[in-house]
Amino acid sequence: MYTLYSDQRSGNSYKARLALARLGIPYRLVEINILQGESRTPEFLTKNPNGQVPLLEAAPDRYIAESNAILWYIAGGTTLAPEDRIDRADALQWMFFEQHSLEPNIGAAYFWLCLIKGGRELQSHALEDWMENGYRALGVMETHLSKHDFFAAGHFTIADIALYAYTHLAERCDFELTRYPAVRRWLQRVADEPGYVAMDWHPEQLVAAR
Ligand SMILES: N[C@@H](CCC(=O)N[C@@H](CS)C(=O)NCC(=O)O)C(=O)O
Repeated sequence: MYTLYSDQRSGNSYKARLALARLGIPYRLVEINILQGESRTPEFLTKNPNGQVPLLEAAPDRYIAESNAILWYIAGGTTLAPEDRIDRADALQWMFFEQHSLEPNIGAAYFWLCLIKGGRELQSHALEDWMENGYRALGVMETHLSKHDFFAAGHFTIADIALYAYTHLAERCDFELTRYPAVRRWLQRVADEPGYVAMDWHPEQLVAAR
């Protein structure tokens, strides 16, 4: 059985939880409190030297870091991970876009505005850039979604899961989505997918961090 090291409040960790739930894959969840440095302990660093969650123990002592790599591993061989060459490249394109254009802006705004007390004041110099670049990314998504129901392969894939995680948190951290009707319709489509779980959901198999 897989073990997922995850922080319940982390959008990147939520991607893995959402894919595992959607595919009905049982797993053990180890809750790591990143705000208390639990991803930076010597023991955790032996598992992921980069000191971050999510982290999947795919087999004994075989660890996979990086949320989007975890998605490819979990979903391999299912319709969520397109095999057709061009569809796979499309999915990858959107997943790289997510890491470079969406997550560093909406993810950063979510972290500092929603999770860190006094974060708005501490990061006031950065907030304007995050908002500008986050809106730019939402605009790119809006253009695509005004012509397509999903991001790649013409159906729901891990590219949608990757982009959903932080887009669905955008309104919690100052982003206004009224100007993005296609993005809002897509958010609803993802939430209507079978097996969907919300960010605060966790599986029965919860084990204490070691
Ligand atoms: N590119 C990585 C980013 C992972 C990441 O930023 N993880 C954050 C939580 S969302 C974390 O573990 N932060 C704790 C730390 O850096 O100490 C991914 O997609 O998994």
